[in-house]
Amino acid sequence: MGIITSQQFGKVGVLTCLAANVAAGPVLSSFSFDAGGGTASNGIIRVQTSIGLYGEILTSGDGDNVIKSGYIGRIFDIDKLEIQGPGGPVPEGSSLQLSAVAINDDETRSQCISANWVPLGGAVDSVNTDGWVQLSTVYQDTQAVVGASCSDRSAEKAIAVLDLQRDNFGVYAFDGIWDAWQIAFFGPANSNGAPDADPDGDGQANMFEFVAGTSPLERSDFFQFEIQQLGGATSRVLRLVPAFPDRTYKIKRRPNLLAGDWTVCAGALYVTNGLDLLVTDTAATNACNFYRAVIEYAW
Ligand SMILES: [Ca+2]
Ligand SMILES: [Ca+2]
Ligand SMILES: [Ca+2]
Repeated sequence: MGIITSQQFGKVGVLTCLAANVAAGPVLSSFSFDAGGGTASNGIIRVQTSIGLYGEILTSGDGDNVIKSGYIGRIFDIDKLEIQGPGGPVPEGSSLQLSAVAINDDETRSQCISANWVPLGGAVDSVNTDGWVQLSTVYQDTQAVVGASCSDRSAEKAIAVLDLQRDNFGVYAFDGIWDAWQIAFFGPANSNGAPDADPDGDGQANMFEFVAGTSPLERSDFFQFEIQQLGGATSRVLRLVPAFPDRTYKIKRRPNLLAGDWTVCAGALYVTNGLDLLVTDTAATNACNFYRAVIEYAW
């Protein structure tokens, strides 16, 4: 008498063969097999045999898989599909492995190695047939959504993706301007967002407007720097606008417009009034001084 047993979970094929051959009449014959630990067939019935390695119900270390022996195949349906992967946010541009796990109606779980994977949106460059996902670079924290189907079940998984590098996205990558700023004003891919472009024609290019904090799309919004007041022989009051708390401003001068070093105005007084920054150079001893403003923006 052949022992029909299941060596591995999910050997539904055993039962399928039986069913196909008993369709004409429910007669189950006895056969002798001698293929312990392997697959044996007499042309009518095919079995997965065991020599006793799996004598009981075994559970894998991670608890995801259960192996039973002593059963004529296993009859189960997939209740639902789950996609397993990282539990927390992952860095932009990284790759990661997902797995599709079938939750079966006999309370076991089995990995769907033939799952069909598809990218569903967000920061996914690709996903291959083994569930390896290549994430895109991003301009802000966002999500990547991946789908899988197995048999007639499907599942989705959203993965949180972290924006770890602020200047690495698409056509705006590595140009010195925060990608999120370029996208906010120009959308995801626009040559008008290049650092040296001046789409609003106010004479200040995008790089300058980004650092200064002005709009690259409004001609009337630009950085202004002027000598507001001559305060006696050695005092000059300079006005900078707009001036923002998250930027630092320095005033430099030199007596010759075309030559010499620009030196920081030591001892200058800085007073903020709304978006105006008034700087008083108290040591303008030269007969003539030329000034420049230096804006620093740590973004
Ligand atoms: Ca980025
Ligand atoms: Ca950029
Ligand atoms: Ca502007």
